Amino acid sequence: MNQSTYQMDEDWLVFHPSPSLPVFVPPPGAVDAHCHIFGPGDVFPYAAERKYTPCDAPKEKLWALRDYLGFERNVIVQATCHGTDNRALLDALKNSAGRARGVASVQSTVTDETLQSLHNAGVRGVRFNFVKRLVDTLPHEALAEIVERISPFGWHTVIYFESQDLEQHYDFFSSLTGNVVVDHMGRPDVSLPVDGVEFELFLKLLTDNDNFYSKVSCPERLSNLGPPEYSDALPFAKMLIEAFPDRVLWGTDWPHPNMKSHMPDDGKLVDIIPLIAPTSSLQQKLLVDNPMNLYWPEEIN
Ligand code: 0GY
Repeated sequence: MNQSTYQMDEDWLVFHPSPSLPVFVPPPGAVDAHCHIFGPGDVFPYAAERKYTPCDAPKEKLWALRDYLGFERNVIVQATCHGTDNRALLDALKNSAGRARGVASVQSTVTDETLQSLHNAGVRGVRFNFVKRLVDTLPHEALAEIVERISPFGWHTVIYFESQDLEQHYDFFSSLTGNVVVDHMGRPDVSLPVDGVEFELFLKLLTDNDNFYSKVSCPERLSNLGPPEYSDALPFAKMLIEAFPDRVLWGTDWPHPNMKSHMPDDGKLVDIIPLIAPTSSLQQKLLVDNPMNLYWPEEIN
């Protein structure tokens, strides 16, 4: 199949061609715990049910970015444009020399053989997406079934939702067994106060459920003030890191799907890390210890 079959969306913003070299040097063993691979579409076709058609963002570009930014490992999260077809993800994992782990998307009808082969390739979690512009979300019952199916593999669940939908799903989320990782701080409205009722509900979710982790990622998506500081989004990340230092993860979100206002400079995003995790001890937990616990526990001595 030809790449021209996959004309990217007209308003699609391509990832930054030459990010700046970050001033902040991540600690040895740092993990970029949220990034994606797209296609290439002529090898790994985008899903028929996709809500957007991205630019290709192949594994080689991700490895180059990892090295350039000073990271050692990646966690690649299955993006909705590939639906439940995890072939591009598996190809990347198998060609990562053990330096990438994955989060897949599966249907409740997935076989144990498929789960085992995903596990063998390095998948350690499944992602449930509740963002309506991205997917037609499965009913809670089907998702609960998937959680049961992955439990023998010791996988965790990654959930992606927007803050206004948290109340509706709160009891279901709290009922999830195993570890649960929330994408992008539950997408708070950062024009609201960090100590206001909206973010309070998210903090309660993490306080009441000690199996929950949060990615303190995506200031570029949440900020109304924009680059390079994204200063309105940082208090939310800082508060989570202070309150739950052992349950936070950080990721670039490369290649930044569906960014409409601008394309972030990945180097500048890395330079935000010391602003939200100001001590070397917090940085070590955020970038190394916490992601290693979830994705490479066998390497922890
Ligand atoms: C992200 C955010 C987005 C997209 C996806 O799987 C996806 O398509 O996650 C988004 O559009 O907010 O985490 O990459």
